[in-house]
Amino acid sequence: MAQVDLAMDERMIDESEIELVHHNSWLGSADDDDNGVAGDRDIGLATAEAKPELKRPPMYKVLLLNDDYTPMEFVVHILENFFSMTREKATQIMLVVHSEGKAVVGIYPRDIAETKSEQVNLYARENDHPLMSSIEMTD
Ligand code: TYC
Repeated sequence: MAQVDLAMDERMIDESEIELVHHNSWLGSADDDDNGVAGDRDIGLATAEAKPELKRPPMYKVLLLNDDYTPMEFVVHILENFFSMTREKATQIMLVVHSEGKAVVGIYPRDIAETKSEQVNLYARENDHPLMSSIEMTD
């Protein structure tokens, strides 16, 4: 049997061995699989495990900015309809923007934050109000 003969050759590297080398961090030795025998997977390769890249994508705040002209009721309408706030929450946040100058009205991945902010700015312009929102990366 040609296949059996090949498997006996301790220098042979098959696909399963390549997998093993990638997933384990070891210094190869004569018997690194601990089976007491210098087996067919012991090829003396030194490998280091790759550092997994697990960083979360950055999130972005959508900020609503105060101005002197947009009616309070219109701002409440925006917060209810673009940011799914109850009327009570929307009123509370609108008053924060009115008194503090700005407030965070939502936190999203960048694409969604950009889209929300653009939709708000466009809708305000279509309704002839100067209301503006912007986005800012979270720290
Ligand atoms: N300052 C506005 C007014 O007095 C109300 C307002 C609140 C405008 C929040 C914009 O983002 C805003 N009519």
